Amino acid sequence: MEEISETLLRRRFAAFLPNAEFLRSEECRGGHINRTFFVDARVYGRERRFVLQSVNKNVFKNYAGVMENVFRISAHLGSKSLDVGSDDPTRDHIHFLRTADGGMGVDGSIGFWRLYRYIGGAEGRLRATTPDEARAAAEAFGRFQWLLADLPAPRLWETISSFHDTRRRFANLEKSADADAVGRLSAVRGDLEAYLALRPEALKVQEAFERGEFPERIAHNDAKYSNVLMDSATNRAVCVIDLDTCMPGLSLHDFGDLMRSMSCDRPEDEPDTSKIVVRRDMYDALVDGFMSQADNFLLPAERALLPNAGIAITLETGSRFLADYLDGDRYFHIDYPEHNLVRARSQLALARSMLDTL
Ligand code: GN1
Ligand code: MG
Repeated sequence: MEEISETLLRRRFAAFLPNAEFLRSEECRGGHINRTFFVDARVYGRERRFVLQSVNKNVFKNYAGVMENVFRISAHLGSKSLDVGSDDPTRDHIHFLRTADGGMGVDGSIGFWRLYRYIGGAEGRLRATTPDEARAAAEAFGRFQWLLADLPAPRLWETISSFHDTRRRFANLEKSADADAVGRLSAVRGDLEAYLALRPEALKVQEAFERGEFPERIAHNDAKYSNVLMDSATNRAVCVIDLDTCMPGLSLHDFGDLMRSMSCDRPEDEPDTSKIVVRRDMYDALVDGFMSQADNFLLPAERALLPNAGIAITLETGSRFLADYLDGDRYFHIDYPEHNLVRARSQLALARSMLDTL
């Protein structure tokens, strides 16, 4: 990954808070797309922590639309949080800052820089291991969808078009295999065939939507466990983060991502696929938590497809990892050469376990 100097971070930060004293910064690793830094600064005599983030302009070509979306979403959640008697409106949604000249961020050469307040006493965790954690996170995403169901017009920008178009993702995988840009196909032919054989399972949710069985809604579109901050003391969900792909989509896609990230307590890059087994207690907790909120708007046709949602999103995401591996690792950040392949294999194992168990 490209080095980002502290001098640059200082300059970007100063665009938002020119009178604050920049104390220190630290990179927050984990995201596959954007670059994120914690910045400690003294503001009006008090030490405060912020999150300074460079939005990947290569991935988010319409980054202006991303920013417009996230400002609108946060403002809506903020106004709702007072209505619904939130425990803490300073922590239950992201507070973005404007630049000193009133902009939504700073347009850099590779990224669009934005700043928001750090939420103290809470953390994004990599893995849920207990049903209580799974339930709390699923409830947070169900609630997120519910609170956004009455977002006033206009429709949010589709920040990445056809993002959860599973059919297109599979077609892209086939294109990457045909192109075989870096000569990796022969080594992964078995993986490719396994994915393509499961395509009918992956498409069930999309086909039901295309038949008109349920409507488009506002979805988070990256509803994984690490995208909800959990209170360090109480283990309760505090705030849903990573709003870049929050846009029109299917409710089921969020439930699918919840299943992908929490129905098994191994990470998405677990190399030992024999450890990837769906836990029924985790799945039941996810349904329980999500439905405690989504029961207010979900249609019977959507409910009936809850297990399929996990299969669809897990196969879709896995097909993206495999396609990226075939393309030469151009999209997702990787930590080692075979990382995308390991991810693709683990997702395949997870989808198979879902098919066997649910
Ligand atoms: C990417 O960057 P991150 O970790 O928030 C990806 C998601 C995948 C996820 C897999 C914009 O999310 O779609 O589900 O990796 N985001 C984008 O962990 O492609
Ligand atoms: Mg994301």
